Amino acid sequence: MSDHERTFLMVKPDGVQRGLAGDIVSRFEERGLKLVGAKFMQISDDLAAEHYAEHEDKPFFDDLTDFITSGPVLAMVWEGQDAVAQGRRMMGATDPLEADPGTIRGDYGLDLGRNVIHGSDTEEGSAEREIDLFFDDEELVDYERIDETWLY
Ligand code: FUP
Repeated sequence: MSDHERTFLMVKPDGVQRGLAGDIVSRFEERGLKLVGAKFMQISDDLAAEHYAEHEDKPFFDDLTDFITSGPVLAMVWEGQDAVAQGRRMMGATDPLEADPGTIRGDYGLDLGRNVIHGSDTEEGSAEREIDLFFDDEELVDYERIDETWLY
């Protein structure tokens, strides 16, 4: 467990197009995680292929990269206690049919491909890899949230 663990979370093109970005940011803020980096951006084909490299050989790879490059995304880094696992719990299962109501995918997703949000998985090194892929060190901000000293 680490108070200052970081995770990479991204509102996907469907989440941006549907106007869900603000709600998604609010959920993480209200949970008590701290936003340390954010970028509203268009993902290039190269970045998409690198981000989803683990799925390179899967039949859905082309659909996945086409979709993630189909419109702007909101890429973010959030920090806090168990940030990676908290992020995964709040996102819900990959398949929206399996995602519990109350989770982001469970509340907003219907389709396996268009499932609103991406978040780093709990595999060792996965969050660091994604953060490095999307952000330079100087784009991540070091500050204290006013509730941080009593929250942890
Ligand atoms: P997750 O970490 O929950 O986003 O899930 P994965 O890394 O396993 O999958 C990445 C994305 O691929 C998912 F968001 C949806 C998509 N996907 C499919 O389109 N079909 C599949 O069978 C599995 C995943």
